[in-house]
Amino acid sequence: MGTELYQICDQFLPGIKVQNIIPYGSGHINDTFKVETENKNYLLQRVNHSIFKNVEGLTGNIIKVTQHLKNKLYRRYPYRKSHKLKVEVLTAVETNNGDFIIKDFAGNYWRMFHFIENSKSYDRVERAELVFEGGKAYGLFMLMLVDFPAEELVETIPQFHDIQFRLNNFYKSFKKDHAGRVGGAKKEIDFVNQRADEMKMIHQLGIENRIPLRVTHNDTKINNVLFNAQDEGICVIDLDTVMPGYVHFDFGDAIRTFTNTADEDEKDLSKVSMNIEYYKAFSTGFLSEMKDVLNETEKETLAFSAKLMTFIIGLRFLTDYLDGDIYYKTKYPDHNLIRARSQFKLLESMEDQFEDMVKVIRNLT
Ligand code: ADP
Ligand code: GN1
Ligand code: MG
Repeated sequence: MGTELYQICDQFLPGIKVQNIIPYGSGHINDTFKVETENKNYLLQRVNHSIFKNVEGLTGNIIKVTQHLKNKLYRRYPYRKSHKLKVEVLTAVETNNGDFIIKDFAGNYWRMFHFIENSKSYDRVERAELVFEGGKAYGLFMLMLVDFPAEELVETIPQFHDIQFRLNNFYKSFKKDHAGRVGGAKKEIDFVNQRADEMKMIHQLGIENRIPLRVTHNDTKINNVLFNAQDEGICVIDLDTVMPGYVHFDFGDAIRTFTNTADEDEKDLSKVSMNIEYYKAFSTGFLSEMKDVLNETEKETLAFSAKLMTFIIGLRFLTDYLDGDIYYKTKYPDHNLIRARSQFKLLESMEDQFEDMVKVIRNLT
């Protein structure tokens, strides 16, 4: 792998001497490396093409979306100035052939971005100010894409947040019991069955045209936004799943990770809960950008989206556990079950605080 990585870098950076290539980040899907050269650093990624079937289409999405974001931020400078965020846009490196993606002999796909210096991502936060900044960064990201022509985007993972699709996959995996794990996950399976119907609400509102499809990020977890040294949210990254979706997908997934008092895979469930102060902080940041754009139904159901996305991600971890760990990177045999359990505990904490969550959004909109 070592020499191969240097050869890949050479195609993106011909004539530039690469000093170091270091594994980087804690994502569950792609393989990420920091590439150090004398003058500049880069971020090299192997795109997981068993998950993303159309890597060319996905790359096209990223180029179009980042170009749109740059047009807004840099050409319409007053717009940028009106926000105190020192926003950056993810920038892909072009090869000599004008491509933004390379396929190697083994069939792997590689891409490179400019490394955003002096930035950091968090898997968990300790301060409400930072959560507010994350909310503002994701809100601004969605706001800047309100006029992006969604029909130009390839659906990189079809039905990604479609609850019925996720439930059907779960029922199939349960029936097959391919890894012989159903017996050990009875409590979690019951948990899903008790809530399955309630979770179809957003999907139903979409069918009834009461909420619009927007261009959404769809993976707004806490470590997909970069912060600067002052802990200001400066760049939304991980754009693989940018495609049409509902505001609920982005708001909900962000609440799932920004407000959790523990890690996504915490084993000690007594540590897992939703921090309502962080919920308030994220909502304040997000709605400071998006409030005037959302319709009444979107606003009324925004709090619910936190429960929906925590349910969906927990359900996907559980399904992958039943399938024998074929989707997410795992570190130990029951890692996916632990993740599911932890997500379901977080969802219970949201259920306990749901009235307050609704009030927060009402007060802000
Ligand atoms: P994954 O899909 O595996 O989550 P990401 O694109 O989110 O991969 O990248 C993994 C980590 O690498 C991020 O959480 C972040 O810490 C870091 N990262 C990603 N892009 C950049 C960049 N352009 N500059 C600096 N750090 C980055
Ligand atoms: C994956 O790539 P990463 O780690 O940002 C997953 C998300 C899940 C998340 C759970 C393409 O995100 O949907 O919410 O793990 N991405 C994909 O942590 O499936
Ligand atoms: Mg990521």
